[in-house]
Amino acid sequence: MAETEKTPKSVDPATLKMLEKAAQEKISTIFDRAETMKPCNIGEQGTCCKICAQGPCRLPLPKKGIEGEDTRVGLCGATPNTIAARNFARMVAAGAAAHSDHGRVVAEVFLAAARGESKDYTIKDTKKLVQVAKDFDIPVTVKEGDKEVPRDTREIAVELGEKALAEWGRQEGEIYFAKRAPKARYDLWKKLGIIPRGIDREVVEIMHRTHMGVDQDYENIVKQCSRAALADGWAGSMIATELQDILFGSPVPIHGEINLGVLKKDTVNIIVHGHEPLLSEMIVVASRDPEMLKLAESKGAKGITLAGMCCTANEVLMRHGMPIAGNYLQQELAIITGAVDAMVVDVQCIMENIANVATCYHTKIVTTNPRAKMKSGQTVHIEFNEHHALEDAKKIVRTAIENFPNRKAEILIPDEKKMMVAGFTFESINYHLGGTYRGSYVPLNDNIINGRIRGIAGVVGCNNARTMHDSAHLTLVKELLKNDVIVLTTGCNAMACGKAGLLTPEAAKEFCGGGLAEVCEAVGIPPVLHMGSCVDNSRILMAATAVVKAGGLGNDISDLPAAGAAPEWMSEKAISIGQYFVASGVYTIFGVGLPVTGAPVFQDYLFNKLEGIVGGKWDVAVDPYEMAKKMLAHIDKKRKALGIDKARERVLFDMEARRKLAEEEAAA
Ligand code: MSK
Repeated sequence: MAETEKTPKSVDPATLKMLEKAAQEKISTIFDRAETMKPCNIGEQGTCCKICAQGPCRLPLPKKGIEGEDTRVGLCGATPNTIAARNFARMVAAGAAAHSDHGRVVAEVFLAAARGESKDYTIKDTKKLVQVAKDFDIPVTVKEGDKEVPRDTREIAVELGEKALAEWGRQEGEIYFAKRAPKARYDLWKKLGIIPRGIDREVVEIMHRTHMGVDQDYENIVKQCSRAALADGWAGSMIATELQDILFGSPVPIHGEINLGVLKKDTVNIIVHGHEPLLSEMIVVASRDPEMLKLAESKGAKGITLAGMCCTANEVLMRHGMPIAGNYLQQELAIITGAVDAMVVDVQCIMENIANVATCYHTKIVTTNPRAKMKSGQTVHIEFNEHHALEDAKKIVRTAIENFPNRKAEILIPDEKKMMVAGFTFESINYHLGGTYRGSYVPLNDNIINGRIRGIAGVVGCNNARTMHDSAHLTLVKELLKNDVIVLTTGCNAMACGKAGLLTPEAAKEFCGGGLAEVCEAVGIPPVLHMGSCVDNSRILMAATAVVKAGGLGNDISDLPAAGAAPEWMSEKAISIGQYFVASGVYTIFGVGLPVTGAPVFQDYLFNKLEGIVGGKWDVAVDPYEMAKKMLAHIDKKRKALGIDKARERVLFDMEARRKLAEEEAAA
C-alpha cells in the first residue's frame, strides 16, 4: 500500500513530508519500527516482575478477566498489585532522578558562578535571587548602624547555591520549597508524612523498597512514590527552574518560530537537543560570535542558524526567542532534511537511532555530557565543562561550521513554520493579568468565578510513536479551549501547539469559546500559555499556588477547577510529573495507557482511592475527546463544590454576589 493510503503517522505536514523522504531514501525511523515491533502485552499491563533472577515472573490478566479470588503470584509470592506498584515506583524514581540530576548540575554551576569560579556564567536576575533566597531562609539585608541595608548580592548567591545543593544530600527535615505550597496542602503533606527529606534520599529509598523482598504493601509503596515525586516537582525541578532563571534571566513573553521550516539551506544549521540549558545558553553566545560568523562565511555559508529540539528548544526559545526545529518525534527527521551540520545533544529524550540516521548524511552528532555518550555512528564527544563553557561551545560550533562543506545528500527543508509567543512564567502571568502596579492573579480568579473561564488545564508531556504524532495533543487542547478552559503547557505538547498556531493571541478568536476568547483578547495573551520545558512544570505548580493564594477558589490546589493531562506521554519523567501533580491535589489524566491494568486493585487505588487521601488522582483515556470530557467533568465537579457552577454568565461577581450564590446552592 502506498504511504499516502495508510493512516497518516502525524498531523503535522512537515513531519509527513520528511517521512516520505525517509521512505524514498530507505531510512528507518521510529515511525517504521513502531509498526513492525509490537509492545509486550505483559509489560504493558505492568505485571512483569524482573527484579530478581528467579524471574522474570509474568502475571498477565487472564483473557476472561478475574473470576473470584485473584490467585496470581510470582515465584516469591508477589501479587500483581505488589509487582505493578514496584514497577510504577521505579518509573517515578527514574523520572525524579533525571529531573533532579539536571537540577543538581544547575545548582553546582550556580554555586561556581556565585563564587566567581565560572567566568562565563553570571547572576542575571537579582530580583529573583532575593525572592528565592527568602524561601531558603537566607537573610537578604544586613544591619548597618541602625539601618537594614540590602546584603551583598554575591554573598546571598553563594549561600543560596550552598543551601540549594544541600537539598540533594539532606537526610532529615523537609525540603525548603514545601512551604511554597498553599498552607492547607503543606499541612496535609505533613499529616500524611510525605514531605520529602532530601532529593537523593527519596529516590534511593524507592530503589531499596522495590528490591526483591522489601515493601510488599502497594499503598505504602505509593506513599514513597509521592515523597520522591514531590522531591522532584517541589525541589529538584523547581530548584532547576529557579536557579536557571537567576543565572540566565527569567523569561518574559517573546516571539519565536517553530517547525522544520526554520532550518535554512544556505546557512550552517546547528540543532541543540536535550534538556540542560547550561550548554545551549553558551552555544547561543558562541553562534553569535563574530569570529564564528566569519568562519561560517569563509566556508560559503550565509550565517549560522541555531535551532532547538525537545526541551532544550523550549529553554532557548523562552529566553532568547531562538527557533524550534521540532518536538521529540522529529529528531530523526531533522537530520533527514540533509541540512543539519551538527546535532548537539546532552541528556534525555535522545534516540540512539539519530547516530545511525546521521551516517546516511553528513550530520555530526556531538555528545557533550559525560553521563550520555553514544557508541554508534559518526558521533564526536566534545565534553562541556562549566569552567571553560564558552570555549567548549565555540569548539562545538566550529565543528558544525567545518562540516558545512561536507553536505552530500539532496536537501529538502519543508516550508512549514509558524510564529508563536512563549515565555510565560507564574510571575509574568501575574504581570499580564494585573499590570505592573497591581500584578495579581485576582483578575484570573474573577474570570473563573464569573464563568468566562471554566477552568485551568495543564497539558504537557511527550510524543509517543504508538500514537499519531501530535494528534491527541491538539485534539485535547482544542476541545478544552472550545469549552473555555485556559491551557498551560510545557514540553513537547507546547511544541505541538506552537506548530498548530495555538500559541498566538489570534488563536483565541479562532479556537476558544466566547468567554475565554473575551478574556484573552482583553489581556492580549494566547489561550495556551507556553511555560517552558519539562522541569518547568514546577512553574505550573507555582501558578496553581498563586491562584489559590489570590482567593475565592478554595484553600488548596485540590479545590481548584483544574486538571492535568499528558496525552502522548512516553518517558519515565512523565510518571514522576504525574505523581507529583496527583500528590499536589490535581486530577491527572494520561493518554496511551498506564502500565497498571494487570493489577486491578492497585489501579483502583491510583484511579479512585488516592483522591480521598491526597485530593488528586490518576486516570487514563486513550481517546482525546474522552479525555477532554473527563477533565471537564472534573472541572465542573470542582466548580460545583466551590458554589460557582451557576455563575457561567457574563457578569463580574463581587464578594456579595458570590456569597449569595453559595447560599442559594446550600438552600437547593
Ligand atoms: S522533551 S520528556 S519527550 S516532553 Fe522534555 Fe518531550 Fe517528553 Fe522528552
